[in-house]
Amino acid sequence: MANRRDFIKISFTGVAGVAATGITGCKMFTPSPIDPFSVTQYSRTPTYCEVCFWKCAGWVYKNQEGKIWKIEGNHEDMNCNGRLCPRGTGGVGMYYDEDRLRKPLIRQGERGSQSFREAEWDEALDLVAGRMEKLADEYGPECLALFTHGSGGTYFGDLLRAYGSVNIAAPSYAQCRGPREVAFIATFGDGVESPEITDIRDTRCLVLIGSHLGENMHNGQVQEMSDAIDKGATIITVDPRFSTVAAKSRHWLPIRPATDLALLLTWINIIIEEEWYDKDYVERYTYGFDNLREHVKPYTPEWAFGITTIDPSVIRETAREMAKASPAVIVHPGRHVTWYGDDTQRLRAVAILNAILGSWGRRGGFFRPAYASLPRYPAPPFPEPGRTWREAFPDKYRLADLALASAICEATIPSHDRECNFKGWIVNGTNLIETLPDQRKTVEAIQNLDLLVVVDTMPAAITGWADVVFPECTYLERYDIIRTGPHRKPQIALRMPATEPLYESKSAWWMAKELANRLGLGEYFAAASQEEELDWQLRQIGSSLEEMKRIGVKTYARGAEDIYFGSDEDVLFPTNSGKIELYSTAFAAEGFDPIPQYTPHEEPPTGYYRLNYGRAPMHTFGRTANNPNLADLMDENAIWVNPKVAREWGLENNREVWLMNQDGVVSSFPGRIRVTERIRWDSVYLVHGFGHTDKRLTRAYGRGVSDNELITRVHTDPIMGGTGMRGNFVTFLFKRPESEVLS
Ligand SMILES: Nc1nc2c(c(=O)[nH]1)N[C@H]1C(S)=C(S)[C@@H](COP(=O)(O)OP(=O)(O)OC[C@H]3O[C@@H](n4cnc5c(=O)[nH]c(N)nc54)[C@H](O)[C@@H]3O)O[C@H]1N2
Ligand SMILES: Nc1nc2c(c(=O)[nH]1)N[C@H]1C(S)=C(S)[C@@H](COP(=O)(O)OP(=O)(O)OC[C@H]3O[C@@H](n4cnc5c(=O)[nH]c(N)nc54)[C@H](O)[C@@H]3O)O[C@H]1N2
Ligand code: SF4
Ligand SMILES: [Mo]
Repeated sequence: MANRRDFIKISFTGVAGVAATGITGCKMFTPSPIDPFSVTQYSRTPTYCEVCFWKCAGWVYKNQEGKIWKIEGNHEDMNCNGRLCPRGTGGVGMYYDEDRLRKPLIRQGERGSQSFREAEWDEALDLVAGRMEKLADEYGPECLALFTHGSGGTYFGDLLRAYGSVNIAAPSYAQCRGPREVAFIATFGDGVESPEITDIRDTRCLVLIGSHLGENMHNGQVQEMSDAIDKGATIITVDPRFSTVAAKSRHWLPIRPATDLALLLTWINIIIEEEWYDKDYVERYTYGFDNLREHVKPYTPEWAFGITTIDPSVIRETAREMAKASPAVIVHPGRHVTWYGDDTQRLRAVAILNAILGSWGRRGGFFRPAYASLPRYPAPPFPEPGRTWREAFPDKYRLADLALASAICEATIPSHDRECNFKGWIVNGTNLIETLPDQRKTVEAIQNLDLLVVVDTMPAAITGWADVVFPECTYLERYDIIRTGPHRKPQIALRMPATEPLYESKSAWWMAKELANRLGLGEYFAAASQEEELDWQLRQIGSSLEEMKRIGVKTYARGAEDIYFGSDEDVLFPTNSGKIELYSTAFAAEGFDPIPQYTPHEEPPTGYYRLNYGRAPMHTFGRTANNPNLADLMDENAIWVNPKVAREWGLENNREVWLMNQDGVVSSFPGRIRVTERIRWDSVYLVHGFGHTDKRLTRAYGRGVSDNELITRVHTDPIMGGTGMRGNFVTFLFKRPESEVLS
């Protein structure tokens, strides 16, 4: 029997197919052979998890009655290494949740009045297709936008493109990782990707700036961090809160919120002044070093102390730690980075720091990713769109490389300086009410729509505003696109149904195809079944649906490029200068600071505290709050307050209070106080994803406080339009006031 570590040469046709679709000239890794005596074929079915966007691959097992029983990680999978996180294991609860959407719903009363009637699929699809046709006739197809997060987005995206619109936005860009992608692209020519290309496994020093790994449960990353700690790596955590990982760190820097850029510029200054930077690397690969050296001179540790409250000796010592570990050091860019509106510049400072430490392209720093990519099932080319969302913002956000969900929302509200507005939204797997900051703006935009279709598995807040709701089946009941994300080697994973969909729920593929047929766009969804489509795609890269059903995950060897830069390799970086840009020519050309400058931010007024928020390891945003398994582990969030604040206000543990923000907006529900030294006295902390307002969520309704309700002030990043959400301040109310500021 072939050893799975053996390489086999693939046939000529296989190589050609693979090369044409992105894995250039590679050999194939044979997957582990199935042992016919231990696992009956198809007694377990492969999937990849949809509880968060790390997309770990696993196996779904059924019990003797044929009912879904448990999910385990797939050992071949590089995202999870055979182990799922608590949320992934609890994913079974998404299938069994009795509050799931069961049938298509059509709105009867006013928008947002939650008055729906159940409908048959034909009626709901006819209605939506008819409205889409009308919208295209009256305003042009570009006036329809898609908001999406999650796997089915590809199918609705194809539908939209075929229809004539490219306005496809994911809040996971402008509300999440957009600034870091723009900053890293400006510096290195490439982004940080998802899963991140951080080589944590082999790092000797990991710097986490508000990146709360361990609570932010991105599986493979957390596993690698724990391995690195076992191997003696130094962890430096910069966080105003004593996070779980702060407890595992050699240094915890409890920074004053909103001042990280001061610390970063000071670290850069020290590393240059002390000549601790990687001289060969800087000389060979970077552009603008002399400008940088001059620019950061004023940023001394003593200056930074007054701003950040971090002791100068700690700033020096931590800079030294990074330099000692260089190039096996990672200043982690974080992921949800839309904080204060100068986020792209903060992330530029992170990128520059990594560059002078020589960590990009080096073992223990950032590796060069490899991907598999599959061709689209044969279909005609998409039509050229007449307009895009960018035309609504002619001189703004030009460095954004993807569509901005918040900008599309804004351009839906009529204004006289705009020629055209969005008139229709399809919203797939994203709960915009709890996801876009400034809820009133989101609701105002929705009130101006001619059509709002929401595709979801659960009755989320956004479904309450829909004209038509399409119930999607859960990830355990459907096929989806083949997972192809970047990693150390190209890898693909299959999701297939473990069982028939419950109720009348359907997959995104089916919905998109049915709508396409009704709109005369059937040729874009020509495959008779999703199996046929996937099998055709898989055959183009030397696999098949039958093979993937057996193995779930398949790994290919890398192409010609090594995972790290060679010791004397000349690298051409895809930037304007072909070098790593310490001085950004792209920013200079757009009129932005080519090297970041420190900008101060507003402090909370007396009696108010900065609203800080983050993740809990057993929940993903609001999507798991009603999951029976995960609600069992944590059923509401707490309001973290420092003992000093608790004394001033007479707050004790479990006391119920409402939060009111600087604009007089009060939380819909009260939350319970948790008194803890783990949060600074100038902030309060909440786990995002609670305080649900939809009564149909029987476990989650009214439990805890929604951070998003209180985020009414947004600091928009002028460079790429990210929505800074951490400039909001809250105070405590012991009674809920009956006042007109409440909506
Ligand atoms: N206030 C505040 N706002 C935030 C954040 C925050 O921390 N605080 N975080 C930001 C970040 S980092 C991100 S990435 C975004 C994420 O925000 P979203 O993209 O909105 O993510 P979720 O909250 O998980 O909402 C997903 C919706 O998808 C539904 N869903 C789950 N599974 C499926 C499925 O298989 N099919 C379909 N069709 N629907 C499904 C869920 O029921 C839920 O309604 O939010 C951003 N906004
Ligand atoms: N369990 C779980 N894991 C998840 C998710 C989930 O919903 N649940 N969501 C995933 C997604 S899409 C994302 S984007 C990531 C987000 O995860 P991260 O990128 O790690 O998180 P953030 O939400 O930006 O950061 C939260 C941390 O920032 C700290 N912080 C707040 N203000 C400041 C400040 O001014 N300076 C500094 N240095 N720190 C500050 C907070 O105290 C908190 O510890 O998590 C991912 N992983
Ligand atoms: S990290 Fe957890 S929730 Fe996210 S995909 Fe992996 S197992 Fe699922
Ligand atoms: Mo995110």
